[in-house]
Amino acid sequence: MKRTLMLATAVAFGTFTSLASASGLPPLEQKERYKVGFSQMESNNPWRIAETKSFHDTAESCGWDLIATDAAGSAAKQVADVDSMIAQGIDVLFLPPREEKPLIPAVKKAKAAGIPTFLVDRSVDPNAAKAGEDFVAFLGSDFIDQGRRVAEWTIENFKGDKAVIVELEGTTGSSPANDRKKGFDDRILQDERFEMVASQSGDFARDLGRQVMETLLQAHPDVNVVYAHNDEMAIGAIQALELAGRKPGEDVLIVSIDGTRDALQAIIDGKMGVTVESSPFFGPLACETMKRYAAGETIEPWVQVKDRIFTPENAAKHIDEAY
Ligand code: GZL
Repeated sequence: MKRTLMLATAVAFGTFTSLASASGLPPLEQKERYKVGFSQMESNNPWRIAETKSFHDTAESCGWDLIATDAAGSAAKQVADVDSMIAQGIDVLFLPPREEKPLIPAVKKAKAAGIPTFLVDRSVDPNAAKAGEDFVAFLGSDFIDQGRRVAEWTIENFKGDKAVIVELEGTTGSSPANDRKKGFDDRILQDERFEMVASQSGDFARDLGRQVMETLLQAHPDVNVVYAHNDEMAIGAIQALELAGRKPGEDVLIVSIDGTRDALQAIIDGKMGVTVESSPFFGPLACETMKRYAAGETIEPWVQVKDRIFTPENAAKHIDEAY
């Protein structure tokens, strides 16, 4: 009752401006059903598939009529998919931008169409688009901290005097690849035992990760640490190393990020050392944040997801919840 009275009073004095419009962001009214756009970038690994499922699993309970698209690995197609959703008159957009720059016009176009956008799991170049102005907020992990935590674990657990590191990077131009590289490299190179001899993208994909590892192994047969920006490329690297007669977990240390089932199994099998969690289950958080926004709350620019770390000490305990 109080809110209605306040609203009536404010409208009467013409001073009513919803928090949303005060910040310049498109408002979102509270209602039973929402037409929601979820623009997935690709479905090339278990992480992506788990994320998409999380949105579908959340839709009914959150009152979403969900329009979900898949850009099959093309940022240009993801832009077109967002255009199409805008034309269909969605109420709200959930967008994991494949790369930091190409999706910025789409974010701005959604705002111009009066559609509030929440970036999930990846973000855009902060110099070109801002949370609280161009989009409501970024929902996701601290990728720099993920990389740093992998480096900390590696420094503590690498037993040799000299580490020769090969780094398998995620999708070129994506925020997780940029930040996981920064977080790991800045920390690991503070320990003089570690030398980075090669760093190349495997596009977050298992098979490309395997192919890149095969090539880098030819050039650097003395590699004894592999840092992969995600578990799929780490598993691919393990395949390449075993094909070459190496023994992952014995003569080469594999460290990674995500927390997939295959990675936890590789840790249990002694082939992988560590994986820092990067949860794909964004559906519930997206629903909660959207409802907070519709209720008139000011959303923090970064709705940060906290990540666990999976090691030989706890992998078996968590594998049943993995994807
Ligand atoms: C992280 C996400 C990354 C995962 C990869 O939020 O963007 O993309 O770490 C996925 O497995 O492809």
